[in-house]
Amino acid sequence: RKPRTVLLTGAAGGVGTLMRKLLPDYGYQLRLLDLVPVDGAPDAIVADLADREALRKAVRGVDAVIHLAGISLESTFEKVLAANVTGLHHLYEAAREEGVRRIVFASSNHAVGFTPRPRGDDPLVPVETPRRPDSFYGLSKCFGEDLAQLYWDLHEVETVSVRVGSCFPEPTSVRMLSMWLSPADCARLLHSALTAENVGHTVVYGSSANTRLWWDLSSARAIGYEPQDDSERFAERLIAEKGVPGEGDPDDLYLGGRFCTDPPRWPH
Ligand code: NAI
Ligand code: 15L
Repeated sequence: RKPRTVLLTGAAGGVGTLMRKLLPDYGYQLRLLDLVPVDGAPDAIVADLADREALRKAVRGVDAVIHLAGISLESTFEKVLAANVTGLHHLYEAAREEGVRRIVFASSNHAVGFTPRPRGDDPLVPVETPRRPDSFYGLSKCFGEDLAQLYWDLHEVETVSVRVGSCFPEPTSVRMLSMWLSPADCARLLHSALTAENVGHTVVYGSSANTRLWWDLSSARAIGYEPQDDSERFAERLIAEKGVPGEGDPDDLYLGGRFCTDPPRWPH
């Protein structure tokens, strides 16, 4: 089972821009969608996740969806609700109605952001750890994972929910040495998520094979992901530049780091 045509939502964003360069090498034909025009891609669909008709048209005829679109940082409850809750529901409805059977959903480390990071001999954080969102944003990713489960149980739409760590060309903080998902590993993981058989709804963590990893990649490896990168090559420089986060620094305490404490503060 290998999907060929894939709708990539959020194609104008950071991860979308990286993935639309890397995924065609795996043989995918990408259809792009974003709220804003996609640089260098005049055929990209410009649509809001609020627009059910546009989404239905966008998924028509594709084999799978990689869903990256939405609010990607903490925001007001109303904005998170519109894009990441209602918008996600629209996408799943469109997939169900059009018979699209595989979605890869960009969840986030912030769904479990208040989980203490392991220290010393502590085991790596398993994928089954209770969810502890650190923001309305993280809460919306918890909702997304549950929606994905519901659409599998009710409608046989399969999903791999990828709790992405930090996917950027390079890690930019000491915390990201633990969380980093290199763009090349992200493409590898998305490819595994698109092609693995019988995933039902599977939750995986999305990181490279980092020396300082905090979470357990075994469910990602079980769908065929073999990470090739390690953030350790950036460690000396980043630690020299930024210093190791001190005792009590949220970047050292929690998986979600500063999302647990930083502005925007409550209530919105
Ligand atoms: P981004 O903010 O750069 O890109 C998101 C894209 O979604 C933007 O181009 C935006 O225009 C589009 N979008 C927002 N609202 C929309 C709407 N209502 N309708 C249609 N499009 C809409 O975010 P990034 O970093 O590329 O992340 C992509 C996905 O991965 C997001 O879902 C994010 O939550 C998730 N993620 C990313 C991580 C990272 O390290 N970059 C870490 C964890 C999760
Ligand atoms: C996320 O979920 C965000 O979308 C991304 O911009 C980063 O902040 C990332 O998490 C992170 O925790 O580093």
